[in-house]
Amino acid sequence: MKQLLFGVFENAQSNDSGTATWRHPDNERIHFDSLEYWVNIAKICETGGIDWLFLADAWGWSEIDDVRPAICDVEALDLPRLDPSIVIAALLQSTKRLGLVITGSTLVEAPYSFVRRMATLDHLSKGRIGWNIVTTGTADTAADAFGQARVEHDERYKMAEDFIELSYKLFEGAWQPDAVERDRLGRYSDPEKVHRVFHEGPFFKCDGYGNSHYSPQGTPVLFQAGSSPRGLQFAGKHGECIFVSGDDTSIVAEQTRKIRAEAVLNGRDPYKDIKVICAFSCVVGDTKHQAYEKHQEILKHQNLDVAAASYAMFTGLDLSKYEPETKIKDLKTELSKTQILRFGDASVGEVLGNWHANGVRPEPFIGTPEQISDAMSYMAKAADLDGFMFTPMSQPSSTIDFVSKVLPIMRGNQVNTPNSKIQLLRQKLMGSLLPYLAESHPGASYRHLKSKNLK
Ligand code: RBF
Repeated sequence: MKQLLFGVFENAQSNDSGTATWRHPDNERIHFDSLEYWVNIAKICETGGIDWLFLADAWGWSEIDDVRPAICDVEALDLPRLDPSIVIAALLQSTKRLGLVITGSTLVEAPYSFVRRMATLDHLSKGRIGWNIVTTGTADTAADAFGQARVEHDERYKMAEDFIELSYKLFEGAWQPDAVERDRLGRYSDPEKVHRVFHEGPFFKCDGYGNSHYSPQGTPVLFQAGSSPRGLQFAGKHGECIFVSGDDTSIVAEQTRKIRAEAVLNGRDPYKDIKVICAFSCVVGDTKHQAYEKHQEILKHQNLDVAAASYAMFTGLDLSKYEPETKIKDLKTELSKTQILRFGDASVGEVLGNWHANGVRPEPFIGTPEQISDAMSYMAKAADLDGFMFTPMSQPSSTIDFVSKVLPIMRGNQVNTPNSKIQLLRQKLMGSLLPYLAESHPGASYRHLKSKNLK
């Protein structure tokens, strides 16, 4: 069995899933605005053998018919949040091996400054940074907040293509990897290896020199999620670690198959160049019954009203207005299509029921450590996965349960796997010899443009 990869999903806000688990007395996530909370989580992940800590992000909020429901404030559904890249920067000193993945929006960020921020983190972390590329959840309210025009779903992916092409020029081409010599007797950097970037895209323009020099990984490891046809195309072309989600193994398997097929269409190796990572959640007990009771106790803290507002946050759709028998796949949105597609053939009533219990999180595995590890191993095999991203219900207790009880079984009782010695994130996740984008990746071609002016 291949060595699976494991990440922990987090989010710099109190509520990440559209449930009310933040109310649970064990859940320390309400202190998401304290450095102590994050240092503790990062240390648990690193010593527990987790490969990366992932920080999700969005800029917008939930609206139903242009009104933000009061329940959003009552349940901290969307706001307030903190800036994930600053949270990650604050964790660099207390971690050594842990990968740190930040969500960055191609809708509202400016590529030129965003690239500098990522390069800075990659330098200071010695190559442990990943970028989760998002066209942005809650895109409409985010666009309004930034004073931008709203952009439709597929157009947002065209924007992402343009954003990422300019980013490759800046990450890979502006400074050659060996441009900085730092030779006190000679020169600081070689002018032949520093290039001016020109970019005239449909959305973004740039004429100038890269602000930061080549970082340990060049381009941070590229994470991506998105199950719409356009999202899958983007993932198959640019993504290295692709995040999928779903309760039904066959739906996840189908997503994985499509992603690997897209990679092949783009001349990439469907296994070496692409790692498919599935969201999962679990409640661990000494017996199945005890785990089940623990889950019921967590569910007691849910709030019925939050489900509809939360689903609307992702899709703009108010499910309470539809007949329960309506098929979810017949509904249309210009926001997250993923949150329709992951439910396959289910009815609106079923999706609302599922959302009330789990929010955006997948249905948890409930049982003893052995039962959970068996279920995960089965799913990894059946859906052809490379790893999992754990979405804790209650922090840090869920992560402690997972890393101390389930992960050791999954790793053959070896927490310190060969991978845990590797420090650069791309080598650890992609199993590559070098920490840079693979030669088959579209971004790698910009590394080899040695002309003085990079177009
Ligand atoms: N928020 C999004 O805006 N887009 C997503 O695709 C997304 N996926 C998620 C997947 C999982 C498994 C979980 C637990 C949360 C997800 N979120 C997503 C919610 C996100 O963390 C955040 O709470 C919201 O974006 C509101 O700020």
